[in-house]
Amino acid sequence: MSKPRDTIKGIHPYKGPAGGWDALKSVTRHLYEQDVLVKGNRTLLDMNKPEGFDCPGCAWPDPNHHSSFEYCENGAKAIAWETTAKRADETVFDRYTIPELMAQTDHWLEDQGRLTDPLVYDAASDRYQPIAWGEAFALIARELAALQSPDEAEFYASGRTSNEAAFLYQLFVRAYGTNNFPDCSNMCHEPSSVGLPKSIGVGKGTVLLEDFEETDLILSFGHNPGTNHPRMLGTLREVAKRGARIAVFNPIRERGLERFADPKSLKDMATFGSTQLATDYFQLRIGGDIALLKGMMKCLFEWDALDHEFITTHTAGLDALRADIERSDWDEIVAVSGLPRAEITRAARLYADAKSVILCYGMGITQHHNATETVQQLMNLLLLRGNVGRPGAGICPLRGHSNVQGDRTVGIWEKPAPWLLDAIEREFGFAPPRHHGHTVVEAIEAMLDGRSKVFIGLGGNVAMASSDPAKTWAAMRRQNLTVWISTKLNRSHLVHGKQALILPCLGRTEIDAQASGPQSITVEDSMSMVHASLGMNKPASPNLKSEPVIVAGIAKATLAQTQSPVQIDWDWLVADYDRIRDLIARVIPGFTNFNEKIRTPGGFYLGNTAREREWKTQNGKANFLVFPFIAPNPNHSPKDGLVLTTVRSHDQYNTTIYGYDDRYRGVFGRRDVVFMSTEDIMALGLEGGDSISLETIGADPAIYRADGFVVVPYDLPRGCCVAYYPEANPLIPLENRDAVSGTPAYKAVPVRVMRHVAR
Ligand SMILES: Nc1nc2c(c(=O)[nH]1)N[C@H]1C(S)=C(S)[C@@H](COP(=O)(O)OP(=O)(O)OC[C@H]3O[C@@H](n4cnc5c(=O)[nH]c(N)nc54)[C@H](O)[C@@H]3O)O[C@H]1N2
Ligand SMILES: Nc1nc2c(c(=O)[nH]1)N[C@H]1C(S)=C(S)[C@@H](COP(=O)(O)OP(=O)(O)OC[C@H]3O[C@@H](n4cnc5c(=O)[nH]c(N)nc54)[C@H](O)[C@@H]3O)O[C@H]1N2
Ligand SMILES: [Mo]
Repeated sequence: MSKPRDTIKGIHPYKGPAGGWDALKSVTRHLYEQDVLVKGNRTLLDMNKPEGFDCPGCAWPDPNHHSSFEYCENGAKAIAWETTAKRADETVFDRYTIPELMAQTDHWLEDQGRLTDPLVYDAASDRYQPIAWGEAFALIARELAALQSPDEAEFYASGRTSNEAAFLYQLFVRAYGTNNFPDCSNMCHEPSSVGLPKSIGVGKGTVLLEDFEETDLILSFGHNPGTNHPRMLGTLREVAKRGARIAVFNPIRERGLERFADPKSLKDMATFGSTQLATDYFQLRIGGDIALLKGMMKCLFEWDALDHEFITTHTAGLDALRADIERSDWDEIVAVSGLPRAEITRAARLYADAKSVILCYGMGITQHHNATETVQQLMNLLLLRGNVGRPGAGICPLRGHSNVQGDRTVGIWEKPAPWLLDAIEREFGFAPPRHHGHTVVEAIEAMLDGRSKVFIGLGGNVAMASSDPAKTWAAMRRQNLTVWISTKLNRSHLVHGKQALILPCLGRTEIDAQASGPQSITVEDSMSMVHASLGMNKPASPNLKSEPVIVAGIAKATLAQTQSPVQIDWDWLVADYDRIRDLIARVIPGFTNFNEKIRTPGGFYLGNTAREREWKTQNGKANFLVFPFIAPNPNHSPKDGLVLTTVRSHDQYNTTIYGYDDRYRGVFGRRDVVFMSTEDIMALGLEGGDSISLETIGADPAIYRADGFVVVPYDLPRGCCVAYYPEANPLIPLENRDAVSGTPAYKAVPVRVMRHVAR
């Protein structure tokens, strides 16, 4: 028999709701740990207000940017982490060699505080040492100019980057001559960006916040807003209080989807009350979404619960979809989804009975084999009942980084559309490269086999975020030069090329003073609202530069060194970011009068054609798309193992580990856990608390193996297990990815679980 969970160190079921007093306690603790109690709290009051800065936490929109207290526990942690009083300055870099830093945890590395000065790798001492900004730019220029082709360099971007910095970055890189823009979107919502345009003509969500006020039913697939989009809980609370339904499809019962006590509600706080969120919870198997969707669609066809008028006027491909769905076999649907037929039928009934439906989804959908096709099946479900382009209905992909959507909008795109390149050619008088560049996994492959020789990262931490660290680290170490533009020390700085630079930049909370005065930047949220963000705090060090200024510095030096004919006055542009915005307005559709529009509190809406039922697809219709399989991938049901999904804990922001608690899932002070169902634990002859090793099925066990995890019994469907990102990334081969979008299948890794034996 398995031990009860309470006997495993640090594992105590959490009985409270999401939010509530524990959230406030946690905020105070994180501010205290970063020595920012006073400053951080003031900073928090400026967050997500018309005259304040945009929360760097997530991309959930703010209600008109008018709320006076629109911050959440995890937004507060993000702020505490950025406004920390700690400094990673010479006291750290003089003291430790790179191998000594490598021996530290990821938490420790970032907890050294904000980077203060530009640094260069010194091979003789195996340390980073200070370098002048001008020399750093000159080094980059020399290395980029020395390449045989611009396609031998990779220009990564993480989605915190502002529209202004991102626009300059893509302009510079295209003037230099490549479309190699691997970006965090390639690891995140690329299946949405690639899959949705074929269905509805746009790769973004179609709903606005106001639609949540009118919807009858929310279908929530594979996302965990209590941790990753906490401000969404306020919206869900309103939805629930109105009596609308919320149906969740997730292998894990996430507390943040079950119950919420709003720290902003006097009543909730005074009475220890909370609101039930999910009205219906479907615990499907990992990777069971296509099967479930096909089952639901089978019911809709059977009941003829279709919006025929919408289908006739607006769509194409119904007959092919019907044929595919009728062909699908219930037994297989039940086996793959892990849900009984009656449950699937109940889900379909809920959907058929609702007038207006919003479908929200996150990484539980996109980080799979065939994720692109899964996104398209979600869209099929909505289209069958005309649930797009009318009030209270539509698709709502929960984006990741706070400006990942904006970065793509302004041109961070390895497969740029011809209109973008035409506009750049028209405005700047040079012919940008037309051939496609690399996604993240393609960049790693190119770096590994010697095709790419220089890597520049505008934010992020690819060494930890990517799948397959074995290959990723080898790829990074082969580079002639690696450059990171960063706020905090992380492992990607330590897994470096022959030459390496760390360029420290301002964070969003800080005053960005340029020749014309303090500058604001702009970002786009998950719902295509663009607004300004203005930092208020004194910069962490006088030697920091803003991201736009760093990009301009690299651009100016490099284009001079390569004797590029492209004439752009980079210094003039960054002296006043209005000038960059004027360029964006001339190149990117939807940004006319950009400077005027962002001076309106709340910003402006970029628009979405599918919301207007205008379909920018090849045939001018919304398309039903067929995927002829029920199981999404060869890994779905490994015969001699389990399928592993990797998730974020409540105390992390991607690779940034704030702490070791995952409160809502009842894990305290540790991250080395693997959740499994009690039945699977018993079948494996294990007990809760046992030390285990995991091996990836079908991959070289000498490489794709992870030791020292601990079994924790958890309410999960059979055949599934769950571990934290990034600890489990060594198990994920680079090839484990969605074929269409290239997004790693971080949520579906076939693993063999073994009792740990010391090697
Ligand atoms: N505080 C905080 N906020 C964040 C982040 C952070 O790390 N910390 N990261 C930001 C970024 S970049 C992103 S992309 C978002 C991520 O936000 P989420 O998409 O919520 O991220 P994950 O933690 O990966 O959670 C995925 C959810 O999918 C479920 N799941 C796993 N496999 C499956 C499956 O096969 N089917 C279904 N239906 N569900 C499944 C998991 O149980 C989990 O609830 O959050 C952003 N916001
Ligand atoms: N196994 C597994 N792996 C995953 C995922 C998963 O669910 N499972 N999720 C994937 C997803 S969705 C994503 S988006 C990626 C994330 O991949 P990345 O975006 O590359 O990683 P982050 O951890 O967000 O990057 C953290 C670093 O960004 C820097 N930084 C923070 N703020 C700023 C800033 O304002 N400016 C600049 N220039 N730098 C800043 C800091 O130095 C910090 O160390 O990871 C992916 N990896
Ligand atoms: Mo993401």
